[in-house]
Amino acid sequence: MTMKVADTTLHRAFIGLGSNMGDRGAYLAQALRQLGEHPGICVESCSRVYETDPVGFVEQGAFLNMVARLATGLSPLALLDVLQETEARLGRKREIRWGPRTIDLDLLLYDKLQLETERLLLPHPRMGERAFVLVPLADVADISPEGPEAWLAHALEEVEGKEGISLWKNSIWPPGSGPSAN
Ligand code: A4P
Ligand code: MG
Repeated sequence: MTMKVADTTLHRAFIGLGSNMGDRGAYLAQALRQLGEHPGICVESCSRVYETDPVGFVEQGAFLNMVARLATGLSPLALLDVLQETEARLGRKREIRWGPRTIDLDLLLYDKLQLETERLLLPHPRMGERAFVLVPLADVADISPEGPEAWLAHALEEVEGKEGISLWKNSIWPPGSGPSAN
């Protein structure tokens, strides 16, 4: 794959995508296409797509959730800016916290960085207790014992709510591709 950003500046980031309004699969695919078009972002790998029962505010439609692994030259805050601009372009309105949304893009992990600022918390503070994040993350992370996401194997075993998650599609992006999980 051709890298758009110099290797020396590359960081490894995982993005959680969620949608539960309108054509959910199309929103996920559009978000991935827009992220991939950014000069500082390379979408390396996408998880399968899962249909998931709503968590938190439960009086809303089922979500589609997936995770993408990125290589990026952007700083964490610059990447968050791109995620929020992409949400805005795809019609995201912030009406109810944890409520229905065309697209939600969360920065889950950025290298091994721990960060606590007003705008950005890393790792994403709720990811460890959310099956709708951990299940797709395991499709694109390296959970081997010496791998950077080795912790995920245990977290997956322990997490509650896996019964609310079912496979929806093997792949939605790039269009026409087979499963890109590894
Ligand atoms: N923020 C801080 N850290 C981060 C980070 N690591 N990534 C700040 C992204 N944003 C981060 O987010 C609120 C604020 O969090 C932002 O201003 C940002 O500066 P938001 O996206 O505006 O609002 P939200 O998504 O409604 O809130 P939040 O807290 O992100 O919600 P969650 O935790 O994402 O939960 N059930 C299922 N099955 N599937 C889902 O995808 N999603 C939610 C939303 C609830 N239930 C769900 C799902
Ligand atoms: Mg969010």
